Amino acid sequence: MDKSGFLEKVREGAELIKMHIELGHTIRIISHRDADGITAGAILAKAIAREGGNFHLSIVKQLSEDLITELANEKQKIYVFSDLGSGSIKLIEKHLSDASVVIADHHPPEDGEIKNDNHILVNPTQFGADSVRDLSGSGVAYFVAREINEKNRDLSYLALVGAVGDMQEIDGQFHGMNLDIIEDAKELDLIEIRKEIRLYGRETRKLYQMLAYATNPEIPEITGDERKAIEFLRAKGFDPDMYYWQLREEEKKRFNDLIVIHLIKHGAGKEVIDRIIGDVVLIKVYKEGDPRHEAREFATLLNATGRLNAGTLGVAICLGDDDAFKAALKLVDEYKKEQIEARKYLIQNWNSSVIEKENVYVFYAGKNIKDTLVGIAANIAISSRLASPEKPVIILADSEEDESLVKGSARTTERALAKGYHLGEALRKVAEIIGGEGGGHAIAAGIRFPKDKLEEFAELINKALEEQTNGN
Ligand SMILES: [Mn+2]
Repeated sequence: MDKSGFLEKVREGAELIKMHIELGHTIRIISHRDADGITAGAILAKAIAREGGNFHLSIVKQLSEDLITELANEKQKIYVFSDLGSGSIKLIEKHLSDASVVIADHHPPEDGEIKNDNHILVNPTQFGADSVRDLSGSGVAYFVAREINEKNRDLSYLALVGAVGDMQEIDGQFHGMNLDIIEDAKELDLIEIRKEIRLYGRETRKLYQMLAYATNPEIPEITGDERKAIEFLRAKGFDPDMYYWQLREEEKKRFNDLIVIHLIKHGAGKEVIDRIIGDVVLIKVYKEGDPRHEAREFATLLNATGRLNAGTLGVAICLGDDDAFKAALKLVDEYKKEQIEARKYLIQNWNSSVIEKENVYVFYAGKNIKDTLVGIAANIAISSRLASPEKPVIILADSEEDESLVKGSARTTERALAKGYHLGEALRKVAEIIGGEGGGHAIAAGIRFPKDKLEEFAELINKALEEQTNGN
């Protein structure tokens, strides 16, 4: 990639932000609500605060025209979009034409080029970078922050947490400009990169949990079975209750080899083997055994705050706030309990309440499942085999915001998609008929509509899905 071209854009963006700081303007930051966006927002916020500037930060799920209009009504002098915005260049131009704008993002721009002189796109994909492996949104924010002030090099580890959150090292190693960030972080002795087993839970899962809950990859004959995991570990001379971080160096090696050999024995492909041992980022700012000590666990916690609409809590964690950290752990814990409750309700009431049609299952949970959990509930219905994987599942619950509405999520499997289903399209269509809002991806989608249309809904969605299969 053309690194110097990118860094030139970074400089333009940083200069514009600095100018507005000097003018005393509030820097309005809008960042994405995943770990990458949260770390990006934290990096920018910290950099601005260090210059003595004011900022106002929002963590959002996505950038809609409604949101951009709302932002425009704030009449700020400068807006910084981070880890998003590249897909909304035209909308931003339309509504924020009088303001300065910096879009610091790594997603490939979709809708044309910036024409406004006061709008700057800082995006590595325009200089030949691959958005999924060469640099994340937090990485872009980091380079902007570093350009604002060299001091901000100490935020490099946060950029790496974001990169890991975006799975930039999915093949087992870092690439592109992520390597420059690693260099900065190492120079300041903030991180260590180790070649270790890349199973989740290095810091906070006991060895047997690490294996029993492993999903990426699954450990054949062990994942999903705690007892088997314990037996397996004992047979090989490991204490199942220990944590990976507690193992001595040679024990770590032996553990790594054990898993690799087990996977090979069970016919795992070369790709799986190649990436099971790879780059693991350890953050020296935190102690071993703390989820913030390992980048993937740190990122997972931040992702959870985002999904629970507490993204600014995630930002506070990034800025080193220990109370925020404790509050987030509590939040995640409660969320897990709610998931367990939702699962229980679903299993106990599935047979009596589900409406099964030729092309869909519809399950209305009322207030028994929280409207924030309907997507997870739909996945549970499939994974626990309440529903056939051949047929889409829709779980509906009463909206917590508006008594008169229900909120629903639809989920299905690749296998069902082969029949021609597109859940997002189907929900959008039905929502238009019954006066709601719906849409999303082929495999996962959502809808909101008036509660009094519940009865019609099952029939309509079945018909909409039916038509999709006929179209094939
Ligand atoms: Mn990202």
